[in-house]
Amino acid sequence: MQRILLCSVFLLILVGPALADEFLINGDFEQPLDVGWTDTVLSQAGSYAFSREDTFGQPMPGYAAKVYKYLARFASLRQTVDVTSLDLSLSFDGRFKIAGGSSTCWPVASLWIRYADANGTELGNTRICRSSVYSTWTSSDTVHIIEITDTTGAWNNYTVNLQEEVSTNLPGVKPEDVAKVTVDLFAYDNGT
Ligand SMILES: [Ca+2]
Repeated sequence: MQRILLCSVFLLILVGPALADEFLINGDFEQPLDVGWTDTVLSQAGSYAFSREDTFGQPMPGYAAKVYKYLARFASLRQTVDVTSLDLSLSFDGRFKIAGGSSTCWPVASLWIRYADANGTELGNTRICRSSVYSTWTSSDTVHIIEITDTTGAWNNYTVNLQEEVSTNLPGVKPEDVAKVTVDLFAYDNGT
């Protein structure tokens, strides 16, 4: 059984109240991925890939980034920015694809927003997910799972207001403690 997970992002912006305040470097992926982005892999089985292409099927011209992991455990492409408040909107054009899955080997294609304090200690996260039905990830005071409604693998635009997200859905995270925000394209599979 194949277990494929794929998160692709075409344009990812994190902006403050003034639209000119763009926090992310190379959020449109028009430059190589090592500009602004860090890749991390935990591979216990199967393959992984980080790629950048024009356009991975996105209807607008331009480059997009793709993170792929087959079998355990994850491939992650992330960027951390310092923030002075959570009055920020994260907006991106993304597609999330998975294939296969079982109770012992389940994939999730996801984009995480990680919230950390000034020391870099993670306080909680929001996970926008296309999950296998077998996924055991659950929401808690410090984790909010947002399951996307479009399961066709199509490109869609997603927007999250961080202040509203944290104050409404993450009661274990104090908005005033958040000093760093990480955007993480996270391709995960728990099985080998
Ligand atoms: Ca782009």
